[in-house]
Amino acid sequence: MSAHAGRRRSRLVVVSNRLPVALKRAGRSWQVEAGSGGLVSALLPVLRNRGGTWIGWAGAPGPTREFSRALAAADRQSGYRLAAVALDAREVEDFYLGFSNEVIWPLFHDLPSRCNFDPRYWATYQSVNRKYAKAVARRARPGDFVWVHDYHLMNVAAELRRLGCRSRLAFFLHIPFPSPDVFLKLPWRSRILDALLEFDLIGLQTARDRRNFLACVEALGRSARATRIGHFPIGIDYNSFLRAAATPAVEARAKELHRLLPNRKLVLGIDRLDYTKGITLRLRAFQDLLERHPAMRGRVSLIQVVVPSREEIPEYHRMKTEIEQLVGRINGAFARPGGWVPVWYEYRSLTRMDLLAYYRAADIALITPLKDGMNLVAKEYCACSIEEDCVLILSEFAGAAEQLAGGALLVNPYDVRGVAEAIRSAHRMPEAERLARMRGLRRSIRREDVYRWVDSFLRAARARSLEEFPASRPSSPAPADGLPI
Ligand code: GDG
Repeated sequence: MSAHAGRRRSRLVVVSNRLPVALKRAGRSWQVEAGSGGLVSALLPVLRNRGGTWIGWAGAPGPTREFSRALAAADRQSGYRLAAVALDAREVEDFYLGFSNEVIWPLFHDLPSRCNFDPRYWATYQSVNRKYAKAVARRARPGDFVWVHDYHLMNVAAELRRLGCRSRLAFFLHIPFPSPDVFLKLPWRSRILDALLEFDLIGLQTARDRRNFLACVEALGRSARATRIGHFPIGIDYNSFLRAAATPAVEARAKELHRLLPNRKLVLGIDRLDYTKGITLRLRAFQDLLERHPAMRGRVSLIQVVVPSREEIPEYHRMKTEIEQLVGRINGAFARPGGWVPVWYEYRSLTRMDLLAYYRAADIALITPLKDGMNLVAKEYCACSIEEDCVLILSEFAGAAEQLAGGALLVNPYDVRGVAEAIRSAHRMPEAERLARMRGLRRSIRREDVYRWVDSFLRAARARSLEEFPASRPSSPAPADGLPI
């Protein structure tokens, strides 16, 4: 494609709270390392083909001038433009830690009692969203397609329209959308809902989120006629996980784990430190299993990895202490000197290689969030389970449960005894059943990968009429549900 043709095409402008890069100080200058997550790899080909820009905060408070040179160098490498939005320390405090993570995050995960509805947070949320909108308006041309991501930026379309922007605007929410019972507690519920309805397309993770959203539209007496609302369950880069997990280095590391923890089944939990992930209830379930079923002692170990996150918030710090006390109590009660330890606990961020090795080594994945938009760990675990001889235990409140219900053992994370029994069932499951379930899971995760997700979202955004609306393969629930209402 010639550069000229490229200029005439509709470009993609991706907007997210953070830029998909890691910034590191190198003396007085900055070094930019390209991000490597599934979203980045899926959007990269689109950004390269159509040309485009990714707009977001660089991740450190301060003026963008400092890293503009580093970003420009990264542009040349990545094949698309990176544009940094500057946030000062107070904005980070009130917009990011405050409104995004003390209001929207707990509320949308059905935990209103954890919310801090501070009006100051809302004021900063609005002004920071305006800042992002201005950054978009400076770069987007009328024919461009602007794709805004996640709960930090729900006001961006409304701000852009106010600035006279005529580009097509779409939004994808990575976290759940709550039912009216919960959403209506938000003091700024109408303002947020009206702002969301300024987007041309809204993508949610699951059919339940979509139903909740529509119920809130109705409860607040609004109309969603001008907006398409669909559910587009996000996938992973399946093949890249599969390839990486199959390397000899990962295999050797997985074998080493079994050597270190021999003659038992390994149960794996990997979570960011967050109260939505259900880590303490999961530990209680494991404790309940060992208490009530002495035969399980010595035959199973839980590897629980907690990845440091939002440590600056006191609540998260308290949670970490509680987790560590519980681990101590379980190990204190059941460990055998010089032998079996029930819980192998790690508080650190794993290298990708270790993450893959843990996935490969685990006989059972225990993923029990109280609520989760999707949960990619569940999908990555299945993709890396090359031998297919393992079991996924999954919370029914993870978005992934809609897609994976057929193969996973679904549990209610609040039901400690039920989770304990699910571990026991997974432990006793006959090999043929394990293989059949995992094969089915992997097939579905491979088919609905992140490339397909980007594709179905972009096709939904392109469709101008009902007839044009993407008629993709029937296995995908998203497009059929994305019809304009
Ligand atoms: C939000 C929604 C939704 C984890 N530990 C390590 C590590 N990870 C990687 C995993 C996975 C990612 O982090 C976590 O993704 P999740 O989906 O589980 O959760 P959130 O971060 O809360 O993401 C969620 C998602 O958006 C996408 O829409 O599914 O519901 O909350 O990719 O592999 N990576 C490395 N070391 C670790 O220790 N390298």
